[in-house]
Amino acid sequence: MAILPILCYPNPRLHKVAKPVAQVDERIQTLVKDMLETMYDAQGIGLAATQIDVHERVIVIDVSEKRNEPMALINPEILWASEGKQLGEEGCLSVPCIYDGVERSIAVKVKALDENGNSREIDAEGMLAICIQHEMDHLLGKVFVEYLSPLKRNRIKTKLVKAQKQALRA
Ligand code: GNR
Ligand code: NI
Repeated sequence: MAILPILCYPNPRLHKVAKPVAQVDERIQTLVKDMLETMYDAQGIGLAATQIDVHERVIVIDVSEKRNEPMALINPEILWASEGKQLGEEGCLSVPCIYDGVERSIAVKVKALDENGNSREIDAEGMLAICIQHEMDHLLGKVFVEYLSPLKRNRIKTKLVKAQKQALRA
């Protein structure tokens, strides 16, 4: 098991498009375990492989209160998304200390493989629906700040570049 470093916005590698997983083998199972360990360590509710600089379609999620319901979604596909949208406050482990509103479908139906290569369908709403959409955006190279105005996005960029330079000097 390993805790992996998480890429920080505006790292251009966050904008790479992930490739489908050809086979759910031991390598992918190890990746899923390491991603879960990294997500729990960072106290996130989800993590996309893109965020640890692996550009394959793998997501882990745990939206449970007790943090004991890990879930892996491999090659996820949205089968249906509700017309109805809701505005929710989002954050991202790749955009530390920044929170802002993003509009997402209230409910989604998703098909994906689990860590054993079994296909499953998930009817998601609430935080799970938001998290799935947020993570699937990462796999397409999209970070939530791209839904904000260019003005806000540029302020966030400047702030994070400064913070990262500061962290290097410390
Ligand atoms: O931990 C996370 N919390 C969160 C809160 C609101 C909307 C989305 C998220 S996902 C985020 C973890 C993360 O960055 N996943 O990519
Ligand atoms: Ni994120």
